[in-house]
Amino acid sequence: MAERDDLPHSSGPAGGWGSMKGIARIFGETWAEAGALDTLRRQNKTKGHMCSSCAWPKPANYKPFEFCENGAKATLWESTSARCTPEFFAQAGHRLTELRDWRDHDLEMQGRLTHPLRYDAQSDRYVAVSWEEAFAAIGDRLRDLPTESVVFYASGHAGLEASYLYALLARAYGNNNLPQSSNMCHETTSVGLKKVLGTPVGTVTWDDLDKTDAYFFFGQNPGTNSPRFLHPLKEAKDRGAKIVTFNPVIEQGLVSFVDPQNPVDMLTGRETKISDQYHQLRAGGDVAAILGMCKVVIEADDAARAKGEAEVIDHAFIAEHTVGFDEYVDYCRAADWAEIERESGLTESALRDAARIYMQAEKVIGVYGMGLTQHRHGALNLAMFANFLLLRGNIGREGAGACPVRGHSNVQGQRTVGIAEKADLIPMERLKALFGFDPPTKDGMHIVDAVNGLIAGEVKGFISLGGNLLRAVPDQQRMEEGWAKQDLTVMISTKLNRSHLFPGKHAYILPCLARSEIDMQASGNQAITIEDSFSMIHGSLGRRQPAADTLKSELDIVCSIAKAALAPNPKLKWRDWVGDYALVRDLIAQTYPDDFHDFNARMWEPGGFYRGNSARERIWKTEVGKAIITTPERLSVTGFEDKPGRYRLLTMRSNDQFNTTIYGYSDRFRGIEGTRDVVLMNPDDIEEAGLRDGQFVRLVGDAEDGVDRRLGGLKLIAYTLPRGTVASYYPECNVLISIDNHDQLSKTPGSKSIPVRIEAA
Ligand SMILES: Nc1nc2c(c(=O)[nH]1)N[C@H]1C(S)=C(S)[C@@H](COP(=O)(O)OP(=O)(O)OC[C@H]3O[C@@H](n4cnc5c(=O)[nH]c(N)nc54)[C@H](O)[C@@H]3O)O[C@H]1N2
Ligand SMILES: Nc1nc2c(c(=O)[nH]1)N[C@H]1C(S)=C(S)[C@@H](COP(=O)(O)OP(=O)(O)OC[C@H]3O[C@@H](n4cnc5c(=O)[nH]c(N)nc54)[C@H](O)[C@@H]3O)O[C@H]1N2
Ligand SMILES: [Mo]
Repeated sequence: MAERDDLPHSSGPAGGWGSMKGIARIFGETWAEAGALDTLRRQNKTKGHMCSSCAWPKPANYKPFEFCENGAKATLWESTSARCTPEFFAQAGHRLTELRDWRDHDLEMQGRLTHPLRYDAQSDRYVAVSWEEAFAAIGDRLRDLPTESVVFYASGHAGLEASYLYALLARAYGNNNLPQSSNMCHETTSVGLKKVLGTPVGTVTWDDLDKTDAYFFFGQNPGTNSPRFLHPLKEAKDRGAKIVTFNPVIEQGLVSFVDPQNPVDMLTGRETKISDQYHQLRAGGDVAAILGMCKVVIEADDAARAKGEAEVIDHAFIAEHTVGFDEYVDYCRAADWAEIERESGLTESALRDAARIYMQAEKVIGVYGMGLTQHRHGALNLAMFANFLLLRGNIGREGAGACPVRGHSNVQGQRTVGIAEKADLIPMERLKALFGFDPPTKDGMHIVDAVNGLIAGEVKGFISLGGNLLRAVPDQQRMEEGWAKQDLTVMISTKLNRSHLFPGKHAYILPCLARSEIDMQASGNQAITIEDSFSMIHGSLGRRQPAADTLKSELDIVCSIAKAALAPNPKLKWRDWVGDYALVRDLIAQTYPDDFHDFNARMWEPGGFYRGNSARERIWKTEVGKAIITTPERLSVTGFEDKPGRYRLLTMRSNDQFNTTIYGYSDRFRGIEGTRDVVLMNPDDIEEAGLRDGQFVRLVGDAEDGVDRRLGGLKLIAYTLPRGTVASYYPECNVLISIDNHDQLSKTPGSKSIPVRIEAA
């Protein structure tokens, strides 16, 4: 258990005045428009707009200010008074090849994009174009390109209505090339959790949080990435629940918290200690750590039953609901502690302590994030996570369950309404009946396929509904070369980013409204809907004046592209749908009646309406009809051998970023200020490598595939990390990751265990 005072680099609790200062700084720097604070007040409330940051639930019993540092920053960022107009691109030094030297932060700080833009190759600049001209040209190009060579990417922002129509556009165009940001994120959950529990999403609901006895956190960082989670965690601690964390990095939000919504706590600085135990395991060491805990549970169960005492394992549940138990138990009994300790980086005694809390808790919630999903064998991590919960029947009971914490605010919902590259996930027959065309039945491209297709020159057209794919994917350098060779790139965006700077032969930026803004159409201001991490569907209504009167909504842009590119079909009523989004919700309800019946009537239910979850009802939609207990075939999920001079690099998010959007250079929870160009490393490792704290180093990819990958100019910082694990920031490190280093089941890139060497620079 690490104590706060031992931590050389963490500075004060999560929440508290620090979070207020963080928000105030962004407010100042973005010169957010008058009215932005008013917008914040309506955030996440019924008939307000839903935060465009993360996918954390928006409960019905909201607090007076139901937003967090993360959400406030995201809203202020889109409410900036700065505008990135066509004049920006005309200025000296702003040719695209010149802008490629700019930092991500400086690109987005230019403010909201205002006009549709076309790339002019001769001047190497974007120039203004009318909407009509842009759509007509995009339609022409799409009609000319081979159908299978075009990709329709989505980042998890756009609402259910625009997303449903976007997927319809791709299928009416003729392919299922619908990769999404979750391909780099929770695809491991969509595929791996589904394989063992039969559900592609989490099983807990908001009410479960109030009832659990213990949380086990594996590789999820609530303080930075889902700060509103800190409130239920504090409440859990106040009523005596326990929290156990497994994370190579000490994350302040999992150490202590001051509730910014509690005046007494704020004035007295009263902190709540969050984790009862904090286990700094090696990156990629979770399988071994969970194995160790399961071994202890099995041992305790054997002993209890031998003495005729109450069993520790829920044998009735195991017998009725699972397969694979006996083989797993034999495996755990035979497992060697020395190997478990070596692979996890934790001691037997630490794992026994953790297992004790697990066994004492009647109801356990397991929480996880990218620390489990982004590895070469990430799906194995999830299988072990499921084993752990299943042993004591912690799925399908009140106060217990699996809680994957999702990323973008509507990332889960976009999948629910059809943005999926796998054809068998889609009710194609219903689409055919509704719209009178034959939807494609061949699987489309996953992000990994799309990147490989770009590198190989096979992808010729790319439409991006939000996001910054070029900066978010592995093998960035190779990807940039492939991206620019395309015939057509279309970016539907709110802010300028690196993906705009490598235009295809025909390239367009189409600027869209943000979620907090008024979306006026023929039938009035349009609401949209989103789905959160807990499968709750919420309505969202923007009320702020749009950043420019030249902007169009995402839904309008999708429909306009469709109209320009596709042959007329009286059942594809793109223009009518733009006029009234309720019509689109009716289509969603007809396509997915179980989840979305009476959609328009239910969308304003306070706290959202629940889509339901089969595993929660102990209905197991797996291949065998039961939950699957998995015997692991390996203990390390990295997919590479350890050897001298090779380290496991984990890429991390700072407290001052949302993915590739860099708000600033203050990662205050980790005590890193003014720069992101750093590598964190254990002090003994630094000494052994003959390096010194504070010197500049270079990271070199060690994938042994013949590709040279390197990133220099990084300051080495001695940090409390396990030996052999080093950490540095995403997205800067993406040049170091091979696109082939991905989860074997779901193809999620392995961004949390990358083989690297370190050289003095
Ligand atoms: N402020 C902010 N909020 C965000 C985002 C953002 O960038 N900024 N991004 C959004 C998105 S898209 C997503 S997907 C989520 C991501 O949110 P998280 O899932 O929290 O993702 P990360 O911060 O990348 O990594 C989570 C944690 O995993 C730990 N970790 C790394 N390797 C391992 C390992 O091998 N084992 C274990 N047990 N832990 C490990 C890291 O130290 C880190 O604390 O957040 C969303 N919310
Ligand atoms: N090494 C490493 N790589 C990673 C990760 C990691 O942990 N490590 N994490 C992965 C994860 S979890 C994810 S989800 C991906 C993220 O990948 P993406 O989703 O592609 O990237 P974002 O940074 O979220 O996209 C930011 C851009 O979205 C646009 N945008 C913002 N708001 C809106 C809006 O409302 N509408 C529209 N149309 N556009 C908008 C803006 O132009 C902004 O520049 O990155 C992945 N890459
Ligand atoms: Mo994500």
